[in-house]
Amino acid sequence: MLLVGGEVAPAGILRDARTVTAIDVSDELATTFAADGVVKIPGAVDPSLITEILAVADAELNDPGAWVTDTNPGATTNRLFTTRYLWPTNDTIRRFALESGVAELAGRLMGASSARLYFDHLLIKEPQTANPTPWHQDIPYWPFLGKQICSIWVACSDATVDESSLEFVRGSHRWDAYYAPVAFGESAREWVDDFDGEQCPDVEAARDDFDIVGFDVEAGDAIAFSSWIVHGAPGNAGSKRRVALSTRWLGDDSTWYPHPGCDPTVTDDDTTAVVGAYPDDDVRFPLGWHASS
Ligand SMILES: O=C(O)CCC(=O)C(=O)O
Repeated sequence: MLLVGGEVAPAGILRDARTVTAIDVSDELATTFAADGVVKIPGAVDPSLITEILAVADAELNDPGAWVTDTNPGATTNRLFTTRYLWPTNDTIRRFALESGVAELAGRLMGASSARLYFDHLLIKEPQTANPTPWHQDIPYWPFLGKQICSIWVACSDATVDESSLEFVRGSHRWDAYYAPVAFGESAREWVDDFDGEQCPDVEAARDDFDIVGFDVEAGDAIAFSSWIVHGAPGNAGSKRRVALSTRWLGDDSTWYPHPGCDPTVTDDDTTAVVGAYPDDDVRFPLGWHASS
């Protein structure tokens, strides 16, 4: 039995699929996740898998796929690059998402009986990247509603909050807010601008007004967070590339909700999911974990 949570979080949640054992997310960790909307799981990912993901990052930077944001193509500094929805075509990302244990971690933290994959998101900030990750909530970008929707963000390089790691407004997932998405780069502007709604507060301009919690991370650490929590990150003030892989998970209360201004990666035309219903589309949103499995 592998224990994850609080003081006892060990290395190696993620390992060879043939040796997967049960993950017991402690009550304490799940309680903190419910209250704060975010928890860090140190040493969550096996280093060999991190090495594989870094190789994927190199390949994607050299030959970007379809769903890319890139502020400075080809540059080795000052470049914010993200790509998503790699799992259908990339074996490493598919294994990471569906066989490593991240799905179970997401499901158990959310208190759900299952976790379906929405998409994977590889986020790269080259040294001296000026573009921050703007403060935002994830849920308004996505064609879903539901409280049991979260991300497992895995650091693939060391990162400090001062230089490039993530920060969160603790408890903001309970604000009952649904803020307009903000473009990470110009390529997203064409779709987020279709959203009509309240802007996210300018957390950066009034940091003292918010309960901000940030996490320094080492490669292999995971940060799990609610899709409703307000979060952001600086650019990259460091001298090394910062790489992270986020996977997005749908729990039991998720419903399909395509709307203006949401991510066009998967649309109504691409799925058998029915508006207002749980998205039991095994092709687009594969089941990563079920409590009975
Ligand atoms: O890695 C980052 O800078 C942003 C990550 C993020 O916002 C997310 O995974 O939702």
